[in-house]
Formats: sequence, structure tokens, C-alpha cells
Amino acid sequence: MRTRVAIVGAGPAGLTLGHLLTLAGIDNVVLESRTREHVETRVRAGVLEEGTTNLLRSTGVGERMDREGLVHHGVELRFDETAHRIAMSDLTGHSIMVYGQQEVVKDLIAARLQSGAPLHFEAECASLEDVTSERPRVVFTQDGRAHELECEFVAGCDGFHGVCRSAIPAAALRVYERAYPFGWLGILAAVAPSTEELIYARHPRGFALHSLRSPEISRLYVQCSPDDDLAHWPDTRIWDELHVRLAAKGWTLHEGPIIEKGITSMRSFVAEPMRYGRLLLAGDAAHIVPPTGAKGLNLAIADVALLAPALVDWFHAGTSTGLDMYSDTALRRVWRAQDFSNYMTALLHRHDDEFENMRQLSRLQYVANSPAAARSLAENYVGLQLPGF
Ligand code: RFL
Ligand code: PHB
Repeated sequence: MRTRVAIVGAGPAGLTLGHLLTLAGIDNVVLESRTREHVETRVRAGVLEEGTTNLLRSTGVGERMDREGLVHHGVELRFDETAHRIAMSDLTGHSIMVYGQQEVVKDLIAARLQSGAPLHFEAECASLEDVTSERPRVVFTQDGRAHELECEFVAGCDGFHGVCRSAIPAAALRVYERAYPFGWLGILAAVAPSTEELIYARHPRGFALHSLRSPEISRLYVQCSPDDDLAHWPDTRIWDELHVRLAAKGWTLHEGPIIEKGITSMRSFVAEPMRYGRLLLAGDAAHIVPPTGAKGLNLAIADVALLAPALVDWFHAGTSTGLDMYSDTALRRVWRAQDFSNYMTALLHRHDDEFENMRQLSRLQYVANSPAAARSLAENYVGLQLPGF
């Protein structure tokens, strides 16, 4: 098997890169270790920045998103049982779209299948060979047999636990990392959201988030410990905690059947550089942010929005400037998102340290009362649209 760009991973990064390259007429193959059903039903992110929605829309995969996605002009910070609205659109001129990551993935897979471009499920990459040569190879297994895909570039879009990053020798890779002493227990509930806008709640018992997926489906999270076990969280305990942590005067949380639940630990991680020879990393394969800033999916799309034109310039114009600048350019946005995600995480989660909890309350009061502080939060939340980012 041969192609020009071998893309490992059919998450948002890999599928969007494949979509952009196919539109530009550049042969590419996507290899995905899981089944189509698995990647289409994996519940993850829900908040899309305008940069993300514009890219999907302008490349022909935004039709269902524009029909079913919900445009939000503000978010709520809730503490001391009081609501404080951050009026994002008024403060920044930009909004966000609530549309599930798995819906984005479904739309991209549908477009890919329609284009006829190759996408192999249950094809697991085992290793990369010769990534510093002009003909790297991806070794993968499918149907119990080993295969090789020869290419000119490998795009490592295989997420945090993928294998591509490990093809970079330790001496050539710098890793920055922070683990947080928090986890998130997330649920999907078959009940109309009790709120029109997302609620980020700070409470002495821990953080809670009320998000949504549609007029019929709510998405909620509670802070738990990073090594917590779902067995400790029967549905009644989840709802009890949500009621307490999200409580506000004159507001009611509606319960419904829980149709999905899971626990995620939280970490910040950056691997630098994002390019090694003919290997290009994108998305979670190169960086992870804690979900409090809603940035992971948007960063994955921002990476490939840089990478695709860089590869097009290479193949069509023979210039390497875009590829040479890819890592540095992408990492500027990544570090901005790292700082913001860390800030939001510290701002809202219950700390073991009472000094931190009091400092946090003061920061929240400041954001709630200072238009300058609120605008700074809003500007980062909607996604920086500043020169250099
Ligand atoms: P993905 O989505 O992990 O996709 C990687 C794909 O690679 C496949 N794979 C392999 N394929 C072949 N061979 C191998 N050896 C392979 N190893 C792995 C995997 O099966 C998978 O299909 O990475 P990508 O594309 O970089 O996308 C990143 C996003 O998924 C992630 O950043 C977001 O989900 C993070 N995130 C959020 N981001 C936002 O922008 N807004 C949000 O509101 C938001 N909320 C969240 C989140 C992540 C969460 N969790 C579960 C970590 C909320 C949560 C709870
Ligand atoms: C979600 O809807 O899943 C969601 C929303 C906001 C976040 C994280 C996750 O910060």
C-alpha cells in the first residue's frame, strides 16, 4: 500500500486533516484502530469555537451542525448560590456552538465515505519506520495480519495514548506535564437541560458543570477524585451532588434517566516539537488540556488547519515554509490554551488547600464584577482571534 500522507487516527484531528487533503486533491489514507461504531458514539467534547465551526462550514461538513447545533452567547459562573453571566458575545463579538464531538466525527466520516477516500477501521498502527527518510512506513495490523503503508508524510493524529509520538527519540522530544488531583464524572441524561447556557459552578463540595447536547439531552459533570470508581457513584449519588453543587435561588435542576457515564482524569501535557522528520503530530497526540476550558477539540482542529495548507504547499508548490513553521506556530496557540485551561481549572475546582479556596473565591468575585476580567475570560473561552494565535 502507498499513499502521500498516512494519517493515524480517525478522531477530529485525523478526519479533518484527511478531509482537507482530499479537498486539495492530495492522496491520503486514514487508519483507525477502533470500529466505526465506537468512534461515532464516544462521548466527549461539546463546545466548538467559531474558528472550528467556520472551518467545518466552509469545507462542506457544517450543514447538520448548523441545523442541530446550538449557538450560545454567554456562559454562567455560579458560586455562593448566585449566577454571574459572562456575556461572551457582548464582550468579544464572538459566540460558541454546542454540538457534540461525536456528531462532528459522524459528519466527517460521512463526507469521507462519500468522497471514496480510504478510511480503514480496526486497523491498528503498531509502529512507524524511517520517519526521518523520504519514504516513511506505517506498520499496522488489520484482520489479524501485519501490513505496511508507505508514504511521504505520517500525520500522528492518534490521541494521547497513541503510538506515533513514541517514534520520536526521547532526546529529540521535550515534554511538559502536570497532573491534577481532580477527576470529572460525566453523565448524559435523557432530560431537557435545566439551563439555556452552560453553568460552571464552584461549590465547597467540588466543581460541577451543567452542559447540554440538544433540547432533549443534558450533559453534566461533577468533580471527583482522579482515581475514583464508577461503582462509588450510583445514579442517586450523582444527582444528589449535582443538586447541591448547582443550587441557586429560584432555580431547579431536572433529573432524568442517565444514559451514559464515565470518569476522566485531568492533565496538562505538551510534547515539543510537533514535527520530527516526516512525522507530524496533531491534536491530543501532541497536547492535552484539562477539559474546564473546552479547548481540546478546538486545538486539534486548529492544528490541522495549519498542517493541511502546509502539506498542500509542499506537494503543490514545493515549498517547505509551512511545514518548517508548523510546530512553533501551533504551539503558540497550544500554550495559550494551556494557560487558560489551567486558569479555569484552578478557578473552579475544590482544592485541598484552604488558602487556594479563598484566593479562588476572590478571583471569581473579581471576574463577576470587573468587565476587564470578564472580557479576558470571554476572549480566551471563545478562542483567541488575535495576530500570532
Ligand atoms: P482523539 O479524539 O483521541 O482521536 C485519536 C484517534 O486515534 C485512534 N488511535 C489509533 N488508531 C490507529 N492506530 C493506533 N495505534 C491508534 N491509537 C489511537 C483512537 O481510537 C482515536 O479514534 O484525538 P484528536 O483527534 O486529537 O481529538 C482530540 C479531542 O478528542 C479531545 O481533545 C477533546 O475531546 C477534549 N475535550 C474537549 N475539547 C473541547 O474542545 N471542548 C470540550 O468541551 C471538551 N470537553 C474533552 C471534553 C475531553 C473529555 N475527555 C473524555 C477526555 C470533555 C471530556 C470529558
Ligand atoms: C461538554 O459539553 O461536554 C463540555 C462543555 C464545557 C466544557 C467541557 C465539556 O468545559
